[in-house]
Amino acid sequence: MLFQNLFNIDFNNCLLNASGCCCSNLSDLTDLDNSESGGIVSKTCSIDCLEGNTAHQYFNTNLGAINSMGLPNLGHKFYIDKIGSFSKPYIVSVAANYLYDSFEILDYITDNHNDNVVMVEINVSCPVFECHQQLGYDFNKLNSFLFILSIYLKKKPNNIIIGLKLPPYLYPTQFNMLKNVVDKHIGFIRFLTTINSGGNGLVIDYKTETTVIKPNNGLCGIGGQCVKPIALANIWQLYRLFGDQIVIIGCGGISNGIDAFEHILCGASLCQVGNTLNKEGGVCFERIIRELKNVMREKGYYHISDFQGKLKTL
Ligand code: RRO
Repeated sequence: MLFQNLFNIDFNNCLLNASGCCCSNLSDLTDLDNSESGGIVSKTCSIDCLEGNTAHQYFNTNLGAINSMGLPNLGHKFYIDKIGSFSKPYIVSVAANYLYDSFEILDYITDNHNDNVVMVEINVSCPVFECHQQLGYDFNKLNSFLFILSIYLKKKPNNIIIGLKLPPYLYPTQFNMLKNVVDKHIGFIRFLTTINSGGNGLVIDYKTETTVIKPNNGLCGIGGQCVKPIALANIWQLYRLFGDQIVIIGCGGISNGIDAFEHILCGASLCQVGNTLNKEGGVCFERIIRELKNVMREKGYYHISDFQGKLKTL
């Protein structure tokens, strides 16, 4: 009853990992394949392998986690070469920090994997690079980026399904600006994943009076339970703005079945689990699925479509 067919791809259930969580190397990806998740998302990849930040780059709190990982990844070829090798759908997450890198990465997919339908989540919201304005917050640049990318991809036969991983938006004007951009690319953008970690959080250790994260003066991306209200608001807003035109993937603060239920109620078709996966490992999927099924059973819902996007307002 949690089965989803999206873009003609069968997901046995609606749960995925969030990019960046337990999906960086072969052992992580194999564990996800062996878990009860409905699909796998890769770590966001750049052209070349990056070590990222190596000390005090991740910290768990009671309310979630903060990170300044710095995009540690094994380079695009590693993740793209895994296409077709898992027993469940596999989404490749790609960094959008440099336009020409994105071309090269997409080229590598079209040159090597045109027999497979490949979902690509373009990460326009990495919160931890001091030197880059996130594309997700620079709507003019985002529009140009998508315009050039869509022209580029149209020239090559491909089976790529493009989606964007978005940052959290906090103001109505931001949703309107995003809507203006995405409307110009309906058909090219097929799904939106919302939300990435919120930028510029700060957690301190009052005993030692220091930051708990080392890079970037301690400022870092915030995820987990504390961002759930923002994630729900973003899913709901995007669902109301785009309806059936675009698939929404929810991400942010899912630690149990009720959280997943709420994401779907706001409009999510799939749900990504991040912080909880980091804390509990792949066994969390089995638990969250069981809890979600229980919630649905109690409410008399059989399929996700029975309640997806049906949040009532007072
Ligand atoms: O690697 C990271 O520091 C990172 C990335 Br690319 C991202 O998209 N979100 C995040 O919280 N951390």
